[in-house]
Amino acid sequence: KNSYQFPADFEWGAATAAYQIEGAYNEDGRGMSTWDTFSRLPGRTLNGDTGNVACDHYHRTEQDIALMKQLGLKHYRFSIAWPRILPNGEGEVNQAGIDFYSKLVDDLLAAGIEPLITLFHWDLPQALQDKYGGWKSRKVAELFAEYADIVTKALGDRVKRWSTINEIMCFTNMAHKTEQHAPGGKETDQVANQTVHHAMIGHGLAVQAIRNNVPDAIVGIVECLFAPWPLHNTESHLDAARKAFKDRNAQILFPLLTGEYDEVAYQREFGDLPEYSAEDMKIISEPLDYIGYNFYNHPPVRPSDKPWGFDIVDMPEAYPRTDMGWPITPDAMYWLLKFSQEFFGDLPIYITENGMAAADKVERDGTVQDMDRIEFLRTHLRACQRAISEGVPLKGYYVWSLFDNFEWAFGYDKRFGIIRVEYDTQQRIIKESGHYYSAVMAENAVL
Ligand code: GCO
Repeated sequence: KNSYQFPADFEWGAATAAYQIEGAYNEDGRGMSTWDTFSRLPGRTLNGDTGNVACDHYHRTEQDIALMKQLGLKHYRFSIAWPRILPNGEGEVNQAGIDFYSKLVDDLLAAGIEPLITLFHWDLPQALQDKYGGWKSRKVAELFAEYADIVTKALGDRVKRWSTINEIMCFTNMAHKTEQHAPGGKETDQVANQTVHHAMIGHGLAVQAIRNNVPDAIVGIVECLFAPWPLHNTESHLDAARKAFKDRNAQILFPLLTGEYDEVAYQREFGDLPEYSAEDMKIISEPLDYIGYNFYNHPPVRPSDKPWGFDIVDMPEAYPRTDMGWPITPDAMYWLLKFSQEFFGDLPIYITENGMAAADKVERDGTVQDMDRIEFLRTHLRACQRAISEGVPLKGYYVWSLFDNFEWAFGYDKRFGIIRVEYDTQQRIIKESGHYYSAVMAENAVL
């Protein structure tokens, strides 16, 4: 028996997001999103790339599902484009949008693949940006719940796995303060922090809508948290890492799961607190069935005499990194899983994204020999297996990503797929890592 065996009911999957793969940006009544607008602004994406065509998945779902089936995928996480369902973000529903996702769901189920739907993966209807200022307005949180209501009424008879929002940080702070993401802006801490708060309210209201429409739904949220790890596995370093975990996640993860802002840590790490009420905190912390973590990389910490008790350790220049320049830190994943259980008890955990960008190339024989990605997956899966063997409630793992795709500000330059996409022909090539992952899923073990 393989000593890296996973539990029999472990869920293996792969993930994508609408704007990153669909293309067909102006077809069948889709409205514009903030990402359509942002990617067209000069200098915002590498090479001026946009999601206009992306992987053209919108026109190729059947072929793409056949590929998933060939890999032996049993779970597939994808997102719905809000502007396909509601071109203006509110008001009139675009039936063609509903039909597209409804058929996608039917085809997935027919192929034996269980969908996990993300309702919002950053492509806010541009109309809501223009009319209300996007997430700066609480109104958009309410409209998000209405959209969640519409989608779950249409698909909830067949889809049981739901996630409200993907990575709140990326379309709030990183969009309103540091400008890496749409809509792009330089707001004060207070304003940016208010967008975070509104997104969390939108999440809570959407959870209520989903539960109303789908009584047997499995509902959660997907977060990219800060997952510090102890430089040495000793009590003092562990203690520092726990403090960093708590303080650095005081803005999103802890309020979501505990219903409270730690005001001291918040102010130190993120600046002015948003305006909020006790009622807000109840909505934000609606009980969940799972928490999804997107895991890429995190720095180690060590104890310090600073009042907050930890220092983040800088990685040396020559530390092994992915093509994004991100340090490869599989142990951080193990500690994230351990800390999650320590702080949030037996709340089930999914790794909803994990993977790496690599400088892949197509060999003369037409294959892609991405050994770096295989090693990345192997070491991260070992971290998962180790945590599970110690009793951590990790239930599933979704590799990011099924396909090379539009990597936001990095355009098509960075390739995360286990399937290569040749953008000029839209040809798909299963990479060596795709074959590896396929074997892992079949054997239910790290290989
Ligand atoms: C995210 C998003 C993905 C990214 C991935 C790689 O987690 O940031 O969900 O859309 O493509 O993380 O950067």
